[in-house]
Amino acid sequence: MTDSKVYNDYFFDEPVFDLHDGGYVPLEKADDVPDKPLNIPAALKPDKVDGNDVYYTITAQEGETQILPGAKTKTWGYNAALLGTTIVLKKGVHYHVHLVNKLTEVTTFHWHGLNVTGPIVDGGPHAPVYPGGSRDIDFTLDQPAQTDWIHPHPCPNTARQVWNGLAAAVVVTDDEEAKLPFPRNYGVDDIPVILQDRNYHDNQLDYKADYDMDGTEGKYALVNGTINGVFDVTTQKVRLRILNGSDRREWRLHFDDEHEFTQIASDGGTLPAPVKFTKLMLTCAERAEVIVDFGDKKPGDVVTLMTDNIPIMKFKIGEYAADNSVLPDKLTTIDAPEVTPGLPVTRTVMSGMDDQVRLDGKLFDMQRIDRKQKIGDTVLWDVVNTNDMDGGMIHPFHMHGCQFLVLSRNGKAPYPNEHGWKDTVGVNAGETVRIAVQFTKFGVYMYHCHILEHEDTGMMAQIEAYDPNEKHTYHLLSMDEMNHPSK
Ligand SMILES: [Cu+2]
Repeated sequence: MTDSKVYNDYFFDEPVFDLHDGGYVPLEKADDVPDKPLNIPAALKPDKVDGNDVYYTITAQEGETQILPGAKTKTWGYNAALLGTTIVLKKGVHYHVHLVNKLTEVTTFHWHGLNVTGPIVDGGPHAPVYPGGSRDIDFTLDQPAQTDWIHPHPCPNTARQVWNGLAAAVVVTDDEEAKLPFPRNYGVDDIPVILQDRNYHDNQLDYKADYDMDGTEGKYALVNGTINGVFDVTTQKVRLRILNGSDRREWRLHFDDEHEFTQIASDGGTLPAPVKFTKLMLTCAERAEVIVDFGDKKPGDVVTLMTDNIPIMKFKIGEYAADNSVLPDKLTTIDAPEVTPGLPVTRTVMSGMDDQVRLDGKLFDMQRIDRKQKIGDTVLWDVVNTNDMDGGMIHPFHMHGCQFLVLSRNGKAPYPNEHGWKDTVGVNAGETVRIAVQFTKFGVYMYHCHILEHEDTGMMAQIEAYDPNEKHTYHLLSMDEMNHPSK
């Protein structure tokens, strides 16, 4: 990578950062919690591999995790006590997934970022798995290498279930990305960095006690479920697959020594060109893959990852072999689809705060299709945040069933790391973000604010991606049916 600009600002509008919110819970330095090795979730092992067919079981379950000194915390996870095992998928492979619910309440398994058919395989609220029950889905993965995640999506309990621990990284690989000089030895030089914040009451979670309608926050920062985690660096370069897995919090990341890092991928995969930063902000559900080159550090050095002025994890530098690999200036080609001529711009409006949040002036109705878009069409969407209460707030806008391209922010160029595929985009107060949206699979999909409490309140809508040559009908559950199987 030839010398290029190093960006050192967060781009988003500072007056609408979450810390200006009346209910903002500042993170605190967790001096009462000793450092410990960073939790690296194990990679999920397939039940069976049969040629191009791979079989997985994903179980939502309860467990206990040593988070704070003293009593263990009751937590939820996918095939694990907390968060989940990392699910590694490869482009072109046909997956058969057995979803099991060992919790005592209904949940769903949403593949955030995967272009799979909705509303069932996608795992939104129309695909409940009841307590003690299971569901089988299958899909052929046909999108490029990227970092996605699974999380629950049952209305209106998504935020609480994520708070309790349900979230797992999904790593998609493909042959094109495999040729790039990126670290990819999982757990060694390629690790998930799942950012969350929590409070504990006598070492236990209490979502109700901490609930905030504008997004629940906690005073402890966790990475992969670890407070004050330490990662032992054994290679010169480390790839971090950063996911904002918080209900509400924005993360404003930087290193304590303002060490620079290079973003190589956004939500939907590899960026067309690497982008160098000293600061990076992620709104809820956004992902960024970055490479940190510790070549200027020596064994024994410690580099601390911060958000604002709070340390969140440490990188302890060990012995490493020199790595002189150089990133190419061009990483991939984004095949931007041509906008289909003659179609109006779709305008969608996120408004309000607290119990006043609305999408297009309405609250979510599981049995209402709010929009339709033909599969294969590429349509311009203007995503508007009209919020002006108390200075406003950023609403992260997420669409299921597709990856979109960010074209502009209030008519100006998107941020330098927004030139790749995205499924979630932070929209500043008073801003219009223009995106190009194409669905490739028919189905009913959600689009919504990814502040999970806003989503649960109803800042969400549904779109049917339809095939004009093939009529599909959908049984859309009511929220009551979703929550009560007998009805
Ligand atoms: Cu919102």
